[in-house]
Amino acid sequence: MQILGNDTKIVRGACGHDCPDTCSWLVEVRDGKALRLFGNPDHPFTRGTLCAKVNHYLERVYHSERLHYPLKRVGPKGEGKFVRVTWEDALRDVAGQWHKIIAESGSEAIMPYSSAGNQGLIQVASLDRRLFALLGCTQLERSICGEVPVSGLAATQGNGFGVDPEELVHSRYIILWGTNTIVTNLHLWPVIAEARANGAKIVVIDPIRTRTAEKGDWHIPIRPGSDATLAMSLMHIIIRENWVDHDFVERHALGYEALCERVKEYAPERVTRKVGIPVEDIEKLAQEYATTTPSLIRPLIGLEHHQNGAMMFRTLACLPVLIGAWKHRGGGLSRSTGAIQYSTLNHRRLSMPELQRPEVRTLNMRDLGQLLCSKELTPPLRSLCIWNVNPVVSIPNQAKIIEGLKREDLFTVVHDLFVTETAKYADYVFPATSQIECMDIVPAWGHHYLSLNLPAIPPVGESVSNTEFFRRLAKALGRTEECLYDSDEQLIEQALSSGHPYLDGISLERLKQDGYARLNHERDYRPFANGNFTTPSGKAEFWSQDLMKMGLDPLPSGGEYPDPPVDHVQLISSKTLHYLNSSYGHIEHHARREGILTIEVNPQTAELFDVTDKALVEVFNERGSLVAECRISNRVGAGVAWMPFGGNKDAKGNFQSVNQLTGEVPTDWGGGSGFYDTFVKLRRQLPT
Ligand SMILES: Nc1nc2c(c(=O)[nH]1)N[C@H]1C(S)=C(S)[C@@H](COP(=O)(O)OP(=O)(O)OC[C@H]3O[C@@H](n4cnc5c(=O)[nH]c(N)nc54)[C@H](O)[C@@H]3O)O[C@H]1N2
Ligand SMILES: Nc1nc2c(c(=O)[nH]1)N[C@H]1C(S)=C(S)[C@@H](COP(=O)(O)OP(=O)(O)OC[C@H]3O[C@@H](n4cnc5c(=O)[nH]c(N)nc54)[C@H](O)[C@@H]3O)O[C@H]1N2
Ligand code: SF4
Ligand SMILES: [Mo]
Repeated sequence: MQILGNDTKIVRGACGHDCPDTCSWLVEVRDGKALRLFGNPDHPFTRGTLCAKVNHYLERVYHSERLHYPLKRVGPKGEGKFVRVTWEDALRDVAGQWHKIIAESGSEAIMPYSSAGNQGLIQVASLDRRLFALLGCTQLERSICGEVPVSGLAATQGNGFGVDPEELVHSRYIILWGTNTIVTNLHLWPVIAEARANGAKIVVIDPIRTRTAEKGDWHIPIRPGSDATLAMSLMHIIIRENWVDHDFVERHALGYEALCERVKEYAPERVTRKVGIPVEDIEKLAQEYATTTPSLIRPLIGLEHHQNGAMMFRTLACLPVLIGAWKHRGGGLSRSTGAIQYSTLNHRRLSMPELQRPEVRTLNMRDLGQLLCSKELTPPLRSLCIWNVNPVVSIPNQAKIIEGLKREDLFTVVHDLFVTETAKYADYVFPATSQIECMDIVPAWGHHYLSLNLPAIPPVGESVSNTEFFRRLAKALGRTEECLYDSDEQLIEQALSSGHPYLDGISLERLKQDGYARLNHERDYRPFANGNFTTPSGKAEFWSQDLMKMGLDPLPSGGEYPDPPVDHVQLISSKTLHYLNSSYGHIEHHARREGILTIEVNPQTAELFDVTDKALVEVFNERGSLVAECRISNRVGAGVAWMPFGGNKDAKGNFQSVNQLTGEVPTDWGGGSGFYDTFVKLRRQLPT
């Protein structure tokens, strides 16, 4: 903290949103009020800038709809009618209801439901995990984001490690593969720009001509879901042309002969229609990728939202092995740094998985709607505790989720900053603090800096942080275990207690002073330059034993993905510039910039459905229907449509989510959700 004149101080913190960048920020505070929040110019990666969302963070903190007190529902579920209640009364009632449910149906009838709405380490998973484990509640498989890529990469590499994003300055050929860097991972762009100034070519593989694709050197509009097929074809060419690094493959890879056999099926002439890319372009991509050193593949999340998501990552990870790209500084594959950050910090100490009873069931968050409506589930779900996630907006099959949340015999508790679309169905809504009101240690999945977030102002109203919420719940439930009452500082000390060499010299004291520290992670880090793959064979596995044991294809392949049914288009619903997932849609500044709900199609699709530019169209399938303004452009290819994911209002001013149209499509492995394997039709909406 720095004291300025006029009783003004500057407090160091970091953004806790679910975003790879974990920006370092400074908050100017006077008399307990935040006057300014701005990027910390010292931070080597985020360099003093925030983003289109968080540049206006104080509007979120001081928003008139911000929750100040606990609320109890008085109207029908979904109507959003609540009255103010005291913390004491509300907690007493919650504890009473839970004791009753546990006595009647067993503790598995209660399910915690959370994600990474706040991804700071102690606010995302600490006291909550301990409490629900001790209660014996149903465990949640939290696999909506990030599990699929890691389990896909692990099949080939043994883990999700990769090139440090800062090392991309050394790359000379960068493929941004299914990631919209300028929108979702803004602070990586200056690194890419530097690589380009050093001579790198930037290739963007994306079915949509995104802002990133526009800024790159070569946009390859691929057919959605077909990336692993393309990667197989690139390997076909690399093997055919003998661009293989035989020495690397012989020493560090398993199953090369089987791979050679498999890629025979993927000659460019055979896949060109499937991937929607001309043969010459596939040939050119293979040649440039394999013969430019160092070359690097950068995927992030986009690819995982397909039913063959894990196979896509597994197959992509074979490419740098085949050409030995890992040997070179800036070569290989760079995805999330989360795998390294989480293995460095002692997050097991925080979440204490040893408290979990092994016999307790685990349910996947993707299936929420089905689970709530299931007649077979024993015991049925009778209560949900929801925080850090807004499932009515973010989870597939919205209609089923709403049907479930409307159940009169379901007791729902929500902890959030606002009465979200989900909170409208709650029996109790508890107010949560914003990031500038709570303390945390914030890891990053887009770089190797670790930040400390200090509270800059006191909690707004009666809001509490997640950790405090769970302390209060534990107390109301009469729990006496000490581990449920650790303070935030104790939790942070526990997180830093791994003894990992990357944390040497990084103490809470140092973080309080500096705000952030770079992990002692090697600058020139080449995780697999000398092998060191952590698969069962210790080699990069073109042929995977683990996949075979799971009953899956042991070899890389294009994976299984659906063809659009006749007269349908495939709907991609990816992230937007002014929203952060489900958040910011109700904040005027952001809503104005995003505008009303749109669907973007190309002229061919418009003709197919007889729809016109700027007209309202109904977008529908067997699950739902939305009215959106049609945009006709060449940003999207034939057979593809794009809609924003987040919180856009329709022309009537109603808040809508594209997840009315998505279904619970499981990924091949990794437990994820094929959000983008959604098919819709359009029809003209007649003016009413
Ligand atoms: N502004 C902003 N930033 C964010 C977020 C946000 O909501 N807004 N959300 C944050 C979160 S939670 C995440 S997970 C990250 C996600 O970061 P990214 O992975 O970069 O983002 P996505 O929008 O999920 O998808 C990226 C791209 O994948 C493309 N895509 C879809 N299907 C395919 C396919 O089959 N093949 C190929 N090659 N490309 C495909 C989409 O068109 C999209 O442009 O962003 C984070 N950052
Ligand atoms: N169609 C479609 N659906 C998608 C995606 C897509 O690309 N397309 N992307 C998927 C992905 S990758 C993700 S990660 C999910 C994201 O989906 P969500 O996790 O639902 O999205 P967020 O808006 O990041 O955060 C959820 C809630 O957490 C609350 N919150 C923030 N901080 C705190 C806090 O400190 N305490 C408490 N109690 N609450 C807090 C916010 O106010 C918000 O209501 O959506 C998934 N859904
Ligand atoms: S949302 Fe992402 S880019 Fe924006 S301030 Fe937070 S960490 Fe930085
Ligand atoms: Mo995500």
